[in-house]
Amino acid sequence: MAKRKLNRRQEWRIQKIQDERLARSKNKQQKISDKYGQLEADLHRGTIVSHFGATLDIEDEATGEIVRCALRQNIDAIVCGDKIVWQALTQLTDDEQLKGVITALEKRKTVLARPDFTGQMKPVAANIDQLLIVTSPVPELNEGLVDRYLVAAELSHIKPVLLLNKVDTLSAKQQAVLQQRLQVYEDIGYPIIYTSAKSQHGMDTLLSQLENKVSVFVGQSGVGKSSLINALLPDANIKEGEVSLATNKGTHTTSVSRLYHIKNANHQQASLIDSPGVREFGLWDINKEDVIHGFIELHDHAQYCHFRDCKHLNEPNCGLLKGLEDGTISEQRLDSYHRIVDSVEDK
Ligand SMILES: Nc1nc2c(ncn2[C@@H]2O[C@H](COP(=O)(O)OP(=O)(O)O)[C@@H](O)[C@H]2O)c(=O)[nH]1
Ligand SMILES: [Mg+2]
Ligand SMILES: [Zn+2]
Repeated sequence: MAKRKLNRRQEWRIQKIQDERLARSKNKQQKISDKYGQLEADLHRGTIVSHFGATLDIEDEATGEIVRCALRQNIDAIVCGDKIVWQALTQLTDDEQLKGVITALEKRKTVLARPDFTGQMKPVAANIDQLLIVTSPVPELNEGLVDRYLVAAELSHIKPVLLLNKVDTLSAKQQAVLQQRLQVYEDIGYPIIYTSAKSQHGMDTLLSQLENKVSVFVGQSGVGKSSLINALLPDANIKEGEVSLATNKGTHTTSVSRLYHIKNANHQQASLIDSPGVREFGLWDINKEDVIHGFIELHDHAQYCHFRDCKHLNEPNCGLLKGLEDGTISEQRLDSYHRIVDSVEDK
């Protein structure tokens, strides 16, 4: 608990510093100098679209141009999807590709974070609207894992969408069985999309789900995340069957993270952020009492529990156990809730 509070306070302080810097740089109209030399006074807004080690490419908001920028000291942990303010260099430096400096970071709407090799939570992507939880027949649909992603999405205030990929490998009967298993999620209100990256089945539905949003694909290794992104973005050339880096946390710090745009026939724009760190996004750094917020239908019932600290196991007048009795709560989801609570270490 103590550690978490400190982190929040640190986060708040960092945000305060960034906000102040943003306000200051917005007012400042004279040229400012930096370790990279003179900067033009004009302030431009942009979005981080590529991050590889210390190299950052931003997309300028006004022109759509991609500009390579350095990062001003004291702004740390910038990630793909971040909204920033940048200023052009008046002279080119030794690095000819370097055109500007990022001088402020705007407040994030949402952030995906995961621990780095020291166990510290680090952001991996920012301003994500939607989490596409990819499942498949092989590796087999795992509801427990889906629930963990749902909790992570709900706690991050990111809209989750379920996807069953590889439908080309299923007979009508097999598909009906899986559809039945996914019904519990449809009943709660989560959208479910059926796709095949191979036959392109469902890709139009997927595209319209992505329109005007920034999305990320998550899910077990082998379900077809890279294949789906390649089907949507034939030029991106993301390796399929790529080995998971989950066991080697340190490698994430140097891996490429990228924001892609997809344009469809209606000229609507969809954006995707992809990186190994994003793909392995999961349930980190949460407390037992947070879990209920990730089970939205259980959370609704929990307000009727007699005891404020009800564990929803065998207490009298438990809202969840009542819901289970009258069939408004699924046993599978309640069991899953308890399994996740048991798996979370209290800090
Ligand atoms: N039949 C079929 N195979 C697929 C489909 N999508 C992906 N695959 C295969 O599943 C394997 C894993 O795909 P990949 O995209 O690397 O999964 P990732 O680990 O989630 O990125 C590869 O051999 C793909 O060719 C699909 O829709 N249908
Ligand atoms: Mg992959
Ligand atoms: Zn209860």
